[in-house]
Amino acid sequence: MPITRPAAPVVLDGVELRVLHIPLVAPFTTSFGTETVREVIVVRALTADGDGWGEIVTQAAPLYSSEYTQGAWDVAVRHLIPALLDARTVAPEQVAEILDPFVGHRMAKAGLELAILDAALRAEGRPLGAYLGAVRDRVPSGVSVGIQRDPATLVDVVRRYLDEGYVRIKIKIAPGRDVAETAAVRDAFGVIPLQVDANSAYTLADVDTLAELDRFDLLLIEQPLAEDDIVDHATLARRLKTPICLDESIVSAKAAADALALGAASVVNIKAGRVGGYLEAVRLHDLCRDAGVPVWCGGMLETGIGRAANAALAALPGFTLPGDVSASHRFYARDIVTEPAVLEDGHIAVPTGAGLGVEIDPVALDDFTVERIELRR
Ligand code: SMG
Ligand code: MG
Repeated sequence: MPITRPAAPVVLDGVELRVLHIPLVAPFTTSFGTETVREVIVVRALTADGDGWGEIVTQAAPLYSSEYTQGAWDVAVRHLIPALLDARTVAPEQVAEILDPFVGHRMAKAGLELAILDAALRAEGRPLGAYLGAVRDRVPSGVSVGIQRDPATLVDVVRRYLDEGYVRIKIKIAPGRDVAETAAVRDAFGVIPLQVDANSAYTLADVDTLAELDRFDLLLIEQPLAEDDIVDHATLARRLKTPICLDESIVSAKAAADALALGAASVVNIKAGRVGGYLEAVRLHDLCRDAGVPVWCGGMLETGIGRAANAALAALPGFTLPGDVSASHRFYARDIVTEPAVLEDGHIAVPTGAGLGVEIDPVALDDFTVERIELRR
């Protein structure tokens, strides 16, 4: 359902941005590279009624998408934040409209919108889950496993996560690191819920290799082809038994409607950052639910801020597949919230406190900050 009760506007006095460098507990390797430190922008909305927090989920380099940290920082400082400060009194539902003249930069917009939404909901004492339309108090937790040294190492890593209780495994694949890896995990663990994510690493010329994955009964294959290869994804879908799920390609609810109309996907990964905010994510959820298309909540190695928001989003009724909403310690030894998300019986709890329902650890926040700016009216 659409948001039924809008939030009251906040008076925006200023916005603080910080670039954080947070070490990962282990390197995370995808088809586009290896990360050992998470670089992320934390947003603090300073309002007359108190602070709100958001997260801009870019990476240091434009490898997953065209957005990257310094680009997001620049557009936020020069264009997006001044537009919001000019508006002065801002309801969370107006943020997207105010920022709409600026083309693209959806992750930057999403982080700003979340901070204002958090401030508004905290002021009202309303949890984000209730606001978005959550119908569950906890969400099933899947884990995304990076490319490992070899299939045997991958099996060891997957075993550890299964032992912890994760209810769905996703493994990253890349050309030459696909069939043997998937076979090793299937052989070791039998009929576990398993899916693969290619992060755009293939082309239609690889159709035979991708069709080999059909024999593993995967839940889905995520984003095999490039972001704008919608027609090729539709062609590929006709050649594969494995359902295609789009991630990078789905930059808005409209993009999803188009992709679904063309038969390019039968499952959708919803990431608020990629589509420009949690409100657009709800619209995307509603559209897929009406179309009978299963969705799940993707992850961008979020800190405790985005992780809390993702848990709230993933509790909406159309999220019928486990998402990449994992425990904080899957990535971080130390998070920037006082109570990082934990795995309990294969699930992550939806926070119940006002707004995001998590509190920032100011010492951790300062310790990880490498760049800071505050813009005031
Ligand atoms: O947050 O658990 C997580 C990461 C999930 O694999 C994950 N995300 O394409 O779905 C994806 C990747 C993008 C990560 S690049 C920063
Ligand atoms: Mg993906």
